[in-house]
Amino acid sequence: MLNYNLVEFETAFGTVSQLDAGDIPEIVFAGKSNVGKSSLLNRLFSRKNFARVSSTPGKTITINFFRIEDVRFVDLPGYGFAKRPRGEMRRWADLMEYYFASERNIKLVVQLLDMRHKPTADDIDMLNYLIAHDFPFLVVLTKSDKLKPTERKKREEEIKIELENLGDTVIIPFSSENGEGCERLKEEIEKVLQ
Ligand SMILES: Nc1nc2c(ncn2[C@@H]2O[C@H](COP(=O)(O)OP(=O)(O)OP(=O)(O)O)[C@@H](O)[C@H]2O)c(=O)[nH]1
Ligand SMILES: [Mg+2]
Repeated sequence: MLNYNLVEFETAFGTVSQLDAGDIPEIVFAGKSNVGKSSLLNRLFSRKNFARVSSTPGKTITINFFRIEDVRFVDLPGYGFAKRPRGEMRRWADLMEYYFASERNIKLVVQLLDMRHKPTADDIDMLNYLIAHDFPFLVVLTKSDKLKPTERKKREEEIKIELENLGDTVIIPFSSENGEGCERLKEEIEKVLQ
């Protein structure tokens, strides 16, 4: 089992030229802006504000690398934000494209979806991209704590249909508030690192 207490901030990449491909196994976290990627990482690491969390969507505009032992955890900048200058959008797209296209040792992509809402068009694009390129991935449904039991039941049923074409992909309800799903996710990460 990885010792999450040993987490260190490694580096942040803001431009393609800085992106260093490597052999190091990587666990990647993707999802729309504000879905809770940085919060999830803080929960995994048991740190308060290690990965920066913000209520302003689009806070993370770099790819941030965290290191635990011989594994990298990669916090990708979120997609789907509207209020971003054109140049910034271009830079974001270049960065993401370069990241996924470079020779890397991606062990798992953790795709985050907001449990409360139907996946967005961007979410579907992202899932299709992961499938088309054969990336090993699982889905984490964030902010589960925000759903009341009856709402949750309803969403669980709807999600089954919304994500029908994912087959037997692992889907984990998660809350960075109360820790739901955290151990389950760590187990899945452990499996891919064997
Ligand atoms: N209640 C609740 N709030 C959450 C949860 N996860 C994230 N949030 C809140 O959602 C907002 C966005 O969280 P971030 O972790 O910064 O989201 P992000 O995906 O990293 O966003 P970008 O860096 O902009 O792509 C913050 O206000 C968090 O406190 C959760 O599980 N439960
Ligand atoms: Mg973030």
